[in-house]
Amino acid sequence: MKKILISRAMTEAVMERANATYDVTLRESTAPMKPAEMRSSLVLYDGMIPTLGDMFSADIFAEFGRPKCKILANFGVGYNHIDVAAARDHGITVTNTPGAVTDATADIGMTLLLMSARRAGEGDRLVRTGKWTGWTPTQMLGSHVTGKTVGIIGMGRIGQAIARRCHFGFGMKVLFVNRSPKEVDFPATQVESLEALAAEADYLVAATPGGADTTHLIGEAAFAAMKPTAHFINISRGEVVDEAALVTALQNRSIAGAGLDVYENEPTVPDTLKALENVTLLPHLGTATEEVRTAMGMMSLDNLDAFFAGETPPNAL
Ligand code: 8YV
Repeated sequence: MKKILISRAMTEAVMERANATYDVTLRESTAPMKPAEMRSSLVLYDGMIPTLGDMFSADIFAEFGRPKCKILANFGVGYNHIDVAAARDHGITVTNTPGAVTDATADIGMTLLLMSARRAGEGDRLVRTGKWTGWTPTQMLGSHVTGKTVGIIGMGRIGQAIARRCHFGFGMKVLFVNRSPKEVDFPATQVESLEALAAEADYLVAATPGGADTTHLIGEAAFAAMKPTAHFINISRGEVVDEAALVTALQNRSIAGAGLDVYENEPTVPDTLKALENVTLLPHLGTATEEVRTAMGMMSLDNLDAFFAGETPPNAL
């Protein structure tokens, strides 16, 4: 039996299948793996299922030629925490879990878009703190969503799933930017620059992968280009946004609101953000449903199974 490390407890169905197939070590901690632990795991296990926050940077692999561990079957579509090229240099295959995460992440994007537009977090706090003095025709007026313009940054699987929801569900006009030209099978227009997109959008949604190429892609310039009535939504990775610039834009009301599921230094959320009424803050809930977390875990196991059977894993990077 191959020895594998699972870096965080998974759903029952996933653990059952893993235990039936492999000699499994399950980490008890819910915190990301520490560098020493990552290094020792590379020599102890044949494979690992790491996840968000397990920072497999180049220096983790550096002291090993070809470690015992031959595969990092990442749990999650985002793999900005793994230096894939460095892993490859040390003979380690990296896989991820695309597809499984798409709809749930798009749903959280819509949750945030609607919550931000309609001031739902603020309203919830008003009720809970006993400060609601009763309905009036002008109480807590938010922004209308139906028929407005959504601007999608990154028209990959998740970006498209959000765009579809906006178009088919809310009659919205869809604009987007993408690294390469992209054709989609519903009405959507690719625009030439992020600033042009930011200027047009009523709701600007970040759905691009994280990593070095997109770090602080959305900063002062994009926020300055946005309409003061527009909302910014991030369901991708915190590092894609210059968080300090976002705080300033929200404080100055140069944008109307924001909805965030991800942060630059998770799980740390700046007090300056928490102090603002016009931002909705979720604890990285993107894929947090039983079905989806099970599907993601099964996908990681499919990748491991294929790899150990000598095949190319279905989601090899
Ligand atoms: C995951 C995500 O649950 O799949 C991803 O990349 O962002 C999440 O929804 C989590 O990050 C585990 O990778």
